[in-house]
Amino acid sequence: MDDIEASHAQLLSELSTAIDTADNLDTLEAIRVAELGKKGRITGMMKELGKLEGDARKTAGQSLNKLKTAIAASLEDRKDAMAGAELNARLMEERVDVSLPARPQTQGFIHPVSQTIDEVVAILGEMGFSVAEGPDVEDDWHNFTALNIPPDHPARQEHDTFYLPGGNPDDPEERHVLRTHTSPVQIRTMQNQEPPIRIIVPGRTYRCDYDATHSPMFHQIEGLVVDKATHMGHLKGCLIEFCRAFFGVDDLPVRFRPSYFPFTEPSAEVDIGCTREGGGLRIGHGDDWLEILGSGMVNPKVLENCGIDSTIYQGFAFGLGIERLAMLKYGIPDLRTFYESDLRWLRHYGFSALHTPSMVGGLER
Ligand code: 2U9
Repeated sequence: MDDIEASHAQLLSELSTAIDTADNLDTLEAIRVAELGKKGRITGMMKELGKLEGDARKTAGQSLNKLKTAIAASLEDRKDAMAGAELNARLMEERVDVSLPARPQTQGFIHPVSQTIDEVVAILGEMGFSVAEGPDVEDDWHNFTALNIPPDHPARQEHDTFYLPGGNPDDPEERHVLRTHTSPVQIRTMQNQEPPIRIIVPGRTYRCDYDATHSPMFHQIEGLVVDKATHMGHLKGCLIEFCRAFFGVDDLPVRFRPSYFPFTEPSAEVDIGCTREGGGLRIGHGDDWLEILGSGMVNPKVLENCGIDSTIYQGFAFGLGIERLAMLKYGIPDLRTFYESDLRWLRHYGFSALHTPSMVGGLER
């Protein structure tokens, strides 16, 4: 190694130490400018090469180029190391602590009516029912006549149903009404769709009624199955399973009590086991009964009204009131409070958006 190469090696050693001990990007940049910048030391040495002759110039030039490349590489390495250290420091500082408690919910609450509809739909959806919907304003035929509801039935009285202007004044069956149940949606489905039919219909319904257990607007879910071999056993199996899943009691006693509805024959009210001992209501225990829903085999006249051959097809149907189910399951004492839009009530009885029911994850209980 000649003198020039030795002095370059010495310079590289000094600069490497300075670069490796630099603790910020500004210091590194200052070194780069001082050595490799336009007016830097190495740049100046490059310019001086012209003064040398022949082999000495060649040897000095090669050595200087090596020195320049080595300094540049050293600067880059240090820069990379600094960036890595900075990233590690940030990752440590910004680390997510998954063991921290959740922040309080500030984004609103699911109303018990929506929650209960979601729960019922999740259970029956898992059994193979699809959700169907229809208009809130119906005509008299779809709401009453098609369902075999006779002219003298109380539901048809002016003071029991909201009648609206419109329709054909000369044809009583075209009078407009706010639907008194969701059943006209089943009628429309049967008119438009070949069996097999397996639907549930959640939605708003309207009756002229107002007290602690009745509201002029309330929500129902009704179900309808029509197929060639549908029988009472299917009705019972489906509704027993539903009651047990909804109330989360595997051995919940369920009884079918004979009843009467114009649109089903035979008809049955469905009760679940409970006790009222001690003043409160406990579902699933004791030897008392609580009415939960109505049901029955679809009256053949109703099938025929919709163009379905009742000698080939039969079906079962059921209906339940959403608010009543929510009151029983979640201990809400007064129906009127459902519609008062009181945020304190909603904070108390409402549900987190994270508690959306699904049979896959298990229903919230
Ligand atoms: C069609 C045929 C039959 C639906 C049914 C009930 C029995 C019933 C009430 C429960 C509480 C209404 O909200 S509530 O007051 N419903 O008891 N509903 S069978 O039967 C139908 C529906 C549509 C075409």
